[in-house]
Amino acid sequence: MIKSVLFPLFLAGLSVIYSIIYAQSPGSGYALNFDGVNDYVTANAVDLNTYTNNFTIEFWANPSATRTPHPETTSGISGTSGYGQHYAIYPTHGGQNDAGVGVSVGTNGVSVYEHGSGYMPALLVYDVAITDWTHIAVVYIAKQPRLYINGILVKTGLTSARLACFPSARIGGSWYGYFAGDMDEFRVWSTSRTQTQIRDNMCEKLVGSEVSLVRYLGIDDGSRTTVTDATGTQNGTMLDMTPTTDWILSGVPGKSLTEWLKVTNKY
Ligand SMILES: [Ca+2]
Ligand SMILES: [Ca+2]
Repeated sequence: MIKSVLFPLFLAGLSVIYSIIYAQSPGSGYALNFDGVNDYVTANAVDLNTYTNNFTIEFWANPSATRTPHPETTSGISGTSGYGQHYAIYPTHGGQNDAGVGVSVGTNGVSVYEHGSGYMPALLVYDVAITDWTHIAVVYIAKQPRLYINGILVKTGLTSARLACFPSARIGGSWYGYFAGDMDEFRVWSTSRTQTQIRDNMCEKLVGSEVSLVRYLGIDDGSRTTVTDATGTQNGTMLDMTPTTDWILSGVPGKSLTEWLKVTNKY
């Protein structure tokens, strides 16, 4: 009798201890590998177009192919040309007046694109070698993008020509270009995060209930085709992907001093 009461308690205790250790452990568990051909994760069925002009998109990426750098501009459709982009985040089509914001990442740098009718220009282009796991944050302030690499502001782009622009949540690309490489820890915030805020939590997991966090795919599911959104808004679904091989161990650094210096000293 005593044993039958105590054993479930013992298991519950173990579960609590495991949860605490897991939540505090460095690194990020699993990540996803994208083939650059047709792999993607949709987490955009519940749209993000209500979070306009001031917002933050951030994620970790370890790209394996070069993207085509286009000149920065606020018009035209260079983002569609030659299939030269590798959209880690594919920009949602914003219709006639608005634009979704996406991010193309290659081993030779990062480009921020906006997408609407007759409109897919690069508003920010930053060329730099990216040869390892790298944290990328795109912060929009009053429709103007800023790029942070590993927590450091490296470039401010052009102000959007659209009435409103908003973040996107299709991970891995679409027909104008698929991302090739590994990705982890995708987050969208409804506010313009500061450099301090970005640095404070880029190397640790979040809970999902943080203020202004509107989408958070920690990419830790590890086996199935669903990628959990810890904000409870819109889980991602893996499409044209293979769970048995596309889930990999993440190389995102944890928040130990050594690991932190390893990323921040690179830029
Ligand atoms: Ca992860
Ligand atoms: Ca595939």
